[in-house]
Amino acid sequence: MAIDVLFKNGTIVTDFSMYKADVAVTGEKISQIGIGIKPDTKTQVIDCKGKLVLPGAIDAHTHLAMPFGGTISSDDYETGTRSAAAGGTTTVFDFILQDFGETFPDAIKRRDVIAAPQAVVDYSFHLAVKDIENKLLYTMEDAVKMGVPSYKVFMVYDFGVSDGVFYQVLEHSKHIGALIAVHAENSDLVTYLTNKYINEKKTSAWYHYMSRPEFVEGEADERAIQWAKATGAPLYIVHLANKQGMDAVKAARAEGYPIFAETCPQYLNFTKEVYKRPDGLNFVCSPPIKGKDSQVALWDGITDGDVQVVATDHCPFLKSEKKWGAKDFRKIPNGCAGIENMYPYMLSEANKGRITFSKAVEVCSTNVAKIFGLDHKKGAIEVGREADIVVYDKSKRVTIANKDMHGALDHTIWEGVSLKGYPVQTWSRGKLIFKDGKFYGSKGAGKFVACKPIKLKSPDLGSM
Ligand code: DUC
Ligand code: ZN
Ligand code: ZN
Repeated sequence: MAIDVLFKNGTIVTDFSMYKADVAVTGEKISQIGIGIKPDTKTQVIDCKGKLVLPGAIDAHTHLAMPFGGTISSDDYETGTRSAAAGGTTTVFDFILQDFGETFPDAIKRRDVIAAPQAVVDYSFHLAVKDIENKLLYTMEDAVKMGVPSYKVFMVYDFGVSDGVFYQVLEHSKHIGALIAVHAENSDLVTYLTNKYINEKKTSAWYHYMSRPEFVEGEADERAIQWAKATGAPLYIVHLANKQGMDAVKAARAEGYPIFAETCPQYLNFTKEVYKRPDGLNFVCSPPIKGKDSQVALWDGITDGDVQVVATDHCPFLKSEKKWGAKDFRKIPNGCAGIENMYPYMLSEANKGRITFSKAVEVCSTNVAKIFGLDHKKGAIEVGREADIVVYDKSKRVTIANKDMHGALDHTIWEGVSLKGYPVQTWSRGKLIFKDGKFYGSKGAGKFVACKPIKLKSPDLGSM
């Protein structure tokens, strides 16, 4: 078999080991891994001596061009996925918000016509459930057959669902190979606390946090886990940001329930104190960033395996849009950017010694593929998988600056954060798309990837 590209003399990182070997790519796939693989006359050889060779990250949680907070998130499928590529992310899972009255397959088609001509890296979707009336519930199965088996319910926002609907969706998911994800916050408490602070003329970004503090999220996590246990369905908690919820996830997993948790880099690197800063409104997202205890619990969860995924919740809004809420936190569009920063940040934390490189690969790539039914294609440097490959230079030092980012946003909460090590090349299905700060990809080259139906029966992803 001809070798098109050969990554020579690098150290391959898997979710459990690191070893020196060459990686051969034929067409779009990894065709051989071994020591001393000989190139053909036409093979492009990439010298990876002293470098790490990693699977591209899979961002399990993005909101590209999403109508939200009175505007549309500022990265579309082109700028968002270009930014992803520059940070070593080679697949994104974007959220589709179902319209009222819309079938799930129609929602997929509606968004895919927008994503397909724009995407630079591969993409898939999760569906956010708004409406299951009039037999719409039963169209979930058709979406599973189209390769979209993951659904998110919101317990907050005007399109959030009741506990009854949440329970029903969980019950149904078991029979059709779907996985339900949840945005867990207590809606009534958010409403009460928000009104209370506004009435007291407490309107700064700090009161965004104060109206959604730890227990507002923690109680909802506990309730969501309760419904998952009662129905026997697996559950994936998105953007977990608090210790109480972390403890509940840990306990449920210890009892053998298939409960999974995702957290995001903003919860790992910042604390609620950012909301007191003059630029605090730029950090406004929901759930908000919590206190130090929660941050420590989330890192412990990653180390212990109770947090399986780190994803971005990338939902960027321009500075001018964030300023709408300068005098009223309710008017700040919720969301932060991170699509270009997640893998560099997690790998840098590995390089600084907080976690292992294997752990960074596990939570940013391998586990995402396992949980969402993509492990036949993505998520590991393995023969037969697609050649989504990142070359990582451990010695490169980068201080994050928005001017060096590749998305459409005009600011970043990551400005000034120092990283030790950085991805220097990104390859998507055997094609170079990013190298040393320069983008080589093209609009429309990213393809929709269909996921397998999901059957998660235990908390252990290793023994599926
Ligand atoms: N939270 C955010 O901060 N932005 C998008 C959606 C969400 O739930
Ligand atoms: Zn959410
Ligand atoms: Zn989100």
